[in-house]
Amino acid sequence: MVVGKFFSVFVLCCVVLFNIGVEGSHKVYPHYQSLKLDETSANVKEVHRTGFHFQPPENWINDPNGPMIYKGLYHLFYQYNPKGAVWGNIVWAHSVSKDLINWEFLEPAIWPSKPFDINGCWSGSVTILPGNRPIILYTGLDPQKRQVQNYAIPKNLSDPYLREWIKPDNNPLVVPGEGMNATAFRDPTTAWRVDGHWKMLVGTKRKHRGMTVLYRSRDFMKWTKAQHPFHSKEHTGMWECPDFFPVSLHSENGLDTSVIGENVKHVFKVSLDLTRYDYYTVGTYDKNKDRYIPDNTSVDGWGGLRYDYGNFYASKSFFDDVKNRRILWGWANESDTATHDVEKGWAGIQLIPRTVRLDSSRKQLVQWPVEELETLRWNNVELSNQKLTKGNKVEIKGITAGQADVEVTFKIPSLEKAEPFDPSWVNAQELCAHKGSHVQGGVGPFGLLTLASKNLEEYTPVFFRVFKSKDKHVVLMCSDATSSSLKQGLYKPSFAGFVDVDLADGKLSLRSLIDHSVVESFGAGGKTCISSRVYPILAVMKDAHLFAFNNGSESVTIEKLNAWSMVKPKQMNN
Ligand code: DQQ
Repeated sequence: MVVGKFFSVFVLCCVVLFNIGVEGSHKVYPHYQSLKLDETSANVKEVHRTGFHFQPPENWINDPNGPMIYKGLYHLFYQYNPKGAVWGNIVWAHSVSKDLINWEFLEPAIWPSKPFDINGCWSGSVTILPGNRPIILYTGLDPQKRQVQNYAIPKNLSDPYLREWIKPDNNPLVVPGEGMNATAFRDPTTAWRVDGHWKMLVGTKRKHRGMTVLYRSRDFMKWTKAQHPFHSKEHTGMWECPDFFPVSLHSENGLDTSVIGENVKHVFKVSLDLTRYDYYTVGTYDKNKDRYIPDNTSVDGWGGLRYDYGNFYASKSFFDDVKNRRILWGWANESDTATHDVEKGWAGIQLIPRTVRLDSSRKQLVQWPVEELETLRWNNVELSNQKLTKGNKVEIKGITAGQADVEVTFKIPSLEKAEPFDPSWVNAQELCAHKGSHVQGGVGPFGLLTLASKNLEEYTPVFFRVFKSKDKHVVLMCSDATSSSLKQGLYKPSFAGFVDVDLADGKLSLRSLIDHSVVESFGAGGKTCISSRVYPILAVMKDAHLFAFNNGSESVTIEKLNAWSMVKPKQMNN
């Protein structure tokens, strides 16, 4: 606990003082604001461009905004700089898709044009009003740079593409009230409806206390602030992009945002500006007091559960009423925006949309890439009952290892040799930094070496290590960028999370989506997820390799491994 606290303070200092590994998304780089792909030097590095992740052809993107399904089309809006590969000039870019895989790039839905958003159209959400009428709530920056909450509606509801949006003149709907911090008041949620009242949340802070305030409305136009914060937590700083939704206790299906009742729990997520990670708790929504009470099954704050223990921020979920699932989108920034990456002419990707549901333990969520992704798999390589003794490494040949989908189940015959777990090891990332894939263990490290060069000068290992604590086993999952690139000066974190999994059957599964500069991994069926951005210089294109490995003294067996090359979607915003 003490170590945890110390670590939090340490991270806070590093983040604030040195901005280590954290990109201040609101920083402006004037020089690059109008930099275009063809104006850049010889440094355009197409080798790091993703094959099947969501990207526009060029320029900067950040937060996914208000995804939705409307008349059979998925709509993704996102923060986008039409003029360059760094944050700035932000508009709501707009793409549509029939399958969440192929995307058509449309004109931006909204951009600064009226006094209530003349200095910026920042993040927000979509709510579907009765009669299937979508409405956008978003944060505008007014002439005084105050953050205010606005709305926009489609011009023509019979157009499934919803190409044009109107920003009526009765905006803004909500302005920061007396005593509120007008420069920290943003990112309205999807609204939900209880007993004839709409409710929505806006992220803010009071001094260092992060919080969300709730607003109520009967008609969606006149909003009244609730007296008490919906939820808050001391020392957590600004709460960006809050998300709040119900999850079913008894079914794997997703739920409409307004569902309340005995058979649901609620999930509350915030994007903590100070750490740039998305944290969530599972809890209860008190609809009478309009308050959220997290269950005490996990930490509420910095040491808490994350959607993803790697590069994943400002996420947003929506209910897909066609397939009855809740889909989560997250943004992965480049690791090194200010220097290396602007030269590419693009920055930022959206991670693969994931279905999200409550785990049977009811303590956490489980995420899995949407099933549509599997349509991109082509040649399949399979391996079964392959024993990996200490130091073994098996190459998975026959696929495009730089653009691949890999699913593997490891079988651990015995946990006897598991290393002792020191209870002071509360920080998974620190632990992974000390006990990397090359550090021999008892049970593990074992897993995959992704984006590896032939002779392993470069590799991004995704692996497990099992420890034995007093009364249970502790499973650590790492996605370690330390050796990912020979290029100097990159941010190469040892991202890691613990996996709350029962090892009674001796099995641990891992799925990794490998896509040139991103490795997106799902441990134990999606209980722990980690996304890394990496920039190899040798392990690129046909020179990227994939291996399975074991560096533990206990042998493990690959019970089954399936790997596929991934084809590119036919259309990716081009
Ligand atoms: N990005 C948006 C803000 C939000 C932040 C601006 C999160 O609305 O708080 O681009 O990345």
